[in-house]
Amino acid sequence: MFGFAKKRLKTQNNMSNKNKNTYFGLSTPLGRSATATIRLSGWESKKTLEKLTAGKLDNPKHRTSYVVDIYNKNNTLIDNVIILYFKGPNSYTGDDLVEIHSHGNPIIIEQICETLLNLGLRPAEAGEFTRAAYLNNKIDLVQAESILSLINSNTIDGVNLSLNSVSGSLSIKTLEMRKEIIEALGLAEYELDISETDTHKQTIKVIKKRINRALLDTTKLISTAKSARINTLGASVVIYGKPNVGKSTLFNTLLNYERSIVTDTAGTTRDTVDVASTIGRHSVVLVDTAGIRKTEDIAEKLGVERTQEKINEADISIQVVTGAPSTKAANPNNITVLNKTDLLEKNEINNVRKNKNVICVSAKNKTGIPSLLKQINKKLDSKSQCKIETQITSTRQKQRLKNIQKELEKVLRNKETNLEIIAHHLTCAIKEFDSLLGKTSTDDVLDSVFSSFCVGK
Ligand SMILES: Nc1nc2c(ncn2[C@@H]2O[C@H](COP(=O)(O)OP(=O)(O)O)[C@@H](O)[C@H]2O)c(=O)[nH]1
Ligand SMILES: [Mg+2]
Repeated sequence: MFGFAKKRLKTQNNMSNKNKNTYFGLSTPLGRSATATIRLSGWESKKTLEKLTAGKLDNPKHRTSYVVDIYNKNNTLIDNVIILYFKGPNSYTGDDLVEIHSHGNPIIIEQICETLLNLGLRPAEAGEFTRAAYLNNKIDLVQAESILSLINSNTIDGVNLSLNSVSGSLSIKTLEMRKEIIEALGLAEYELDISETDTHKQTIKVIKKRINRALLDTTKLISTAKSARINTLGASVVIYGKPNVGKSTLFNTLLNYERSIVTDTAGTTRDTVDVASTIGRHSVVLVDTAGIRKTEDIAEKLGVERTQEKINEADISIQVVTGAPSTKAANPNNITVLNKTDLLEKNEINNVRKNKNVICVSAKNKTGIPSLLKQINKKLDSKSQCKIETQITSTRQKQRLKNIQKELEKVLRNKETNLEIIAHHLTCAIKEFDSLLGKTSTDDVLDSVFSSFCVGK
């Protein structure tokens, strides 16, 4: 199904040669565990296995497991392990691949790695196993990114949507949209080549119908970006306000530990502080910021600028105040928190409470916090919801789709009647589809996608 990119493979033969250089990587976290998995991939995998097992495993069968002893270069026993052998191209990478499941002791892991180095193998680069799978046409670039988002997802919804894309549903959807545009381009070219101008009008009508359909799908996919990001990477929740209102105290209270420095001196927090956490069933990145005020201090000034950037990027912004909150129309992404209510009279608090959009807390005494958490959770529930099954999993995908959208919109918005110009926009849209799927991708793009992976993935 995803057997394209033949041309690219030819041009990237250097990369395949590199893969001939057999590499290995630890696929599980380094630490103590029941088992650890080290993978090797490349044409020398089988030979390495024979040497590692002192000749015992000289002809492993595809997809078969073996319980064997493995030895270092001095023929000393390293561990008793389970070996799984996959013969290329029917492996994760598409090349011969071996999985060594050893006992999960860092000393054993180190000995295995050292022995593999001695046998002439090299350590894998970040994401190299998945990059090989992509270069060998096992998966496309969209699927590769979905594997990364599957590993990194912090919520069950994030895992499910990534899994859906790994299985190819996003790629299939994208290929369908691309086909629609290719067919539209076919119509345009046919018309330009052979027919007289009197049929142009009718052809353009048919082409625009197809563009409309693809545009609807493109817009739908782009609309999933926000909820998908919240479900996979987590929502950004930014605390902001004037100096000394208790932002850092609230930040620490929400995190349940003293992460940010709290003092009674205005301008203590100068940089933004990001910490990943969870609120309800949501994964969030909680951000403490520098207090917003006019200042001549350079570091603080930069901090204030950064605060503004963080507020602009935020999924939810929490404005902390200590006086009467502003009555201007509530921004749906914003929550206003009146802090230091322990210092206020009851009737003052009751007055503020009349405004349902304000939550009264004392960050210091930890009162009112459950209402705040409930409010954040409610907002995240609606922001993370997405009824569309196929969702995008990276900002790169969103960018490419936006470029496609732009090309298609140009035809419709300009009420374009020149077939050559229409054909030009369709060609540009197809190029964007190809780059979205990784049919045509420069090494820079690939480096940026795969460098986000860990070694061993
Ligand atoms: N009484 C009272 N003092 C608070 C409360 N929250 C913070 N403070 C104090 O206000 C001062 C500034 O707090 P901080 O969290 O550093 O404010 P920030 O500049 O907005 O980050 C510190 O002395 C805190 O102890 C609160 O709920 N009640
Ligand atoms: Mg602070």
